[in-house]
Amino acid sequence: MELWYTEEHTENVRFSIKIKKQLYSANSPYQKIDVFDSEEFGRFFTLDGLMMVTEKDEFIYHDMIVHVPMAAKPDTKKVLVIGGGDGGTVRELTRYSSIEEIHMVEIDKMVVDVCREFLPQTALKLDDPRVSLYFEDGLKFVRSRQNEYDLIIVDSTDPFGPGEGLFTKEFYGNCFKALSEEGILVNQHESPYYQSYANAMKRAHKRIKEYFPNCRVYQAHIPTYPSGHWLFGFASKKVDPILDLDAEKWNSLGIETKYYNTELHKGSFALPNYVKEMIEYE
Ligand code: AAT
Repeated sequence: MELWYTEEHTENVRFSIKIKKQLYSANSPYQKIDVFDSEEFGRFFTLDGLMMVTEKDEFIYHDMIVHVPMAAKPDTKKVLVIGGGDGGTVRELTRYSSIEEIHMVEIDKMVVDVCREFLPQTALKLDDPRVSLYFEDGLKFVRSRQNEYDLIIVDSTDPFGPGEGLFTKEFYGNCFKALSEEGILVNQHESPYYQSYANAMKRAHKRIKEYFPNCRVYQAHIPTYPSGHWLFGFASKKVDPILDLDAEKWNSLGIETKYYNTELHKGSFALPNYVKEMIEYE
């Protein structure tokens, strides 16, 4: 019998991947965690039935969520990652020898444990000596932080369930406070394509704009996320992601990437007209 994983991208659209084997399934106190193995995408894990990471396309998401802000502000020393229990974001951050400290706040310890066991490709740098793990709600964690981080990366689930608080005004205001004078906030910013994701995206963008003077949106193609067209939010107190990009400097670091490069960095901020309209006129 053939086994297929199916995600409903809308009420009228489904996305399926043929499964070789289901490797794990359990309910944590927060969500249902499943791990599958497939021919096309390798191993992948889902939370409450929604795709989080596949071995084959995770490089796109993790390159873009990390290297864009790092190239815009190469003197970043202290980083906060919220969510990101698979470890992919931390893995990319640890490639910068200039980063001194990484705090990762993941609400669900079971995600980290499961990824350490089944997805070593993303989890392998969670034991780097610069990394401290906190198993808490990111919304609460940032409340007490002030002027502490150069970069906050919100590597969260979509705004349903435990991830909901990470799309609120309160959260973005506290991130602003937790950032240093030249701090940057990057978040996974949903998709502009299907209505329900686009609504979440517009709402998030509007809220971030209430606190941060510079707000931009950039894009990537992520085959296993709904519609494949995914956005990231770049918000900062001072740094401009294009004007402040020192391509020569980033290239001199010798960090080898499969997706990101400094040309693509600039190009990723060039948005389709329908997306520009959504974020400028909302
Ligand atoms: N690196 C890509 C993987 C993710 S997973 C997002 C993580 O955010 C999950 O492990 C989840 O447990 C964690 N999370 C959710 N809510 C909170 C919270 N309030 N505080 C801390 N961590 C939280 C991102 C996938 C993006 C999917 C896009 N469709």
